[in-house]
Amino acid sequence: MTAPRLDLVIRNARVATASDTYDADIGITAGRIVQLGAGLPEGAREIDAAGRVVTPGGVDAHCHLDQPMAPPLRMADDFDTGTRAAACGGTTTVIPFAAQEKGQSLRAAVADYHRRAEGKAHTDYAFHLIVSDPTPEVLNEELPALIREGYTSFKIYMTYDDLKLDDGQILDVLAVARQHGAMAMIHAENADCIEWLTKRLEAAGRTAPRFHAHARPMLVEREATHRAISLAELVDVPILIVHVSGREAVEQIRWARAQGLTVYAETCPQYLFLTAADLGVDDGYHGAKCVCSPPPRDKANQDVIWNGLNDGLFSVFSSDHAPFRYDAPEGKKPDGEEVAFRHIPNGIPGLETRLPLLYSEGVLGGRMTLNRFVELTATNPAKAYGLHPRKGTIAIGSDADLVIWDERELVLRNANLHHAVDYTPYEGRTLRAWPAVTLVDGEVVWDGHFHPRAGRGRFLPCGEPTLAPNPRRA
Ligand code: DUC
Ligand code: ZN
Ligand code: ZN
Repeated sequence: MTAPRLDLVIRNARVATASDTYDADIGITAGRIVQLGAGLPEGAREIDAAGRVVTPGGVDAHCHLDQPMAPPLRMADDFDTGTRAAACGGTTTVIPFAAQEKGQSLRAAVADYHRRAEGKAHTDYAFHLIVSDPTPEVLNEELPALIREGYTSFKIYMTYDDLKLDDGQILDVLAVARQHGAMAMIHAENADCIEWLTKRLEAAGRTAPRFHAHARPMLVEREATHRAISLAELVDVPILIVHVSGREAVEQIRWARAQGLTVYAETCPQYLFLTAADLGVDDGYHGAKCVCSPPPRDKANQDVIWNGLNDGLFSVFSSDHAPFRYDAPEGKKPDGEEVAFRHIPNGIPGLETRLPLLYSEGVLGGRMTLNRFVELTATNPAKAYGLHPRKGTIAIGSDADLVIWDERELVLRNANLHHAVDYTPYEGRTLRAWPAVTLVDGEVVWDGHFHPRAGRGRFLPCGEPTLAPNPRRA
């Protein structure tokens, strides 16, 4: 009996996973990788990848899409434009946040977020939860049930008035993570210090965008990182500190690891490629484009982040895509005004540029191996949030989410990007690679042109995180 014909063969690929690099053909049927090897039989369709590196599609485990905002603010990207941009930049799975408003049930937040995603996504997607109101009902009923249903990670904020939890609430939520084997992600900045500094800056008339960085110095991140670690130690649960920006927070995480604590860390492109100077060197408003939290630091801190990416301190490299248009009343100029930094919506776009930036400067710049690149951008995020090995690797049985890389110089222009934001913080930067082809579940979504198909992207219920050991099993 002859074997059924493969739907697609990607021929002569230089396959890179988190552990290996080798030459092979990749055989795909029904959206999955079914064969890997030399000289595979002819497929119904063939793509020649001769001379090209093929990596797993990226998993962007920290991005914000169509997240409800207080008026007049509105995110520029929804699941259509956000996942379109993701796919064109080589990311094939996104994990944005179903955010609970205070007073809202968590389940209502999840239902609302499904409505926002349904039928729109061009990549597969899962949801993290944001817990902003941990009532007894949320802690005892909703969270455990949602974890069982595939929402196995949640973000805890230590800052932002409408989202932050106090230490007692954080302990309560961490205890649920421990009991039910979920992954807790922590935004570590000290809210009271930020408020105190902001008021002093405002009293001195220092309200231009660049003062955002003055209101959130490294100290406020260091203190909150240490406190988050201590709270997790008390509960005895692994945590993942998101968007780590520089040395002092890194030192806290290294210290925790030296004590034997399981503390994972994420960083983002803005902490490698931007500095506080990008928020402005004078009182002009353009720096609002780069207002995000924690803020970008300086060159010395960038070097610390590069080291941490290489030596295993960081497990995950995400975009923290938080898309606001610059010249828009729902974006960086609320109601059309150039406002004081306190009122500028936090966040920068980065879904489409995350992989090309790290591939260009990290892999081709000689700062990290190709395998480490795959681990940070695809394999580890899939493991951390319970999607591996379906996502994040090239293996038999995995979804055929792949990137064929084109190593050539190009100049980054927002006009060539696919998000709905009117700028990129990296305008004019020279890159050394871009995806030639992105496949999602075996379908070509990007090959220099974007190929939309309504409803392609599927919701992925997440399993138990596998990056961290589950303390219940210890
Ligand atoms: N900081 C966050 O914590 N979330 C979204 C954007 C940002 O800058
Ligand atoms: Zn955050
Ligand atoms: Zn974020």
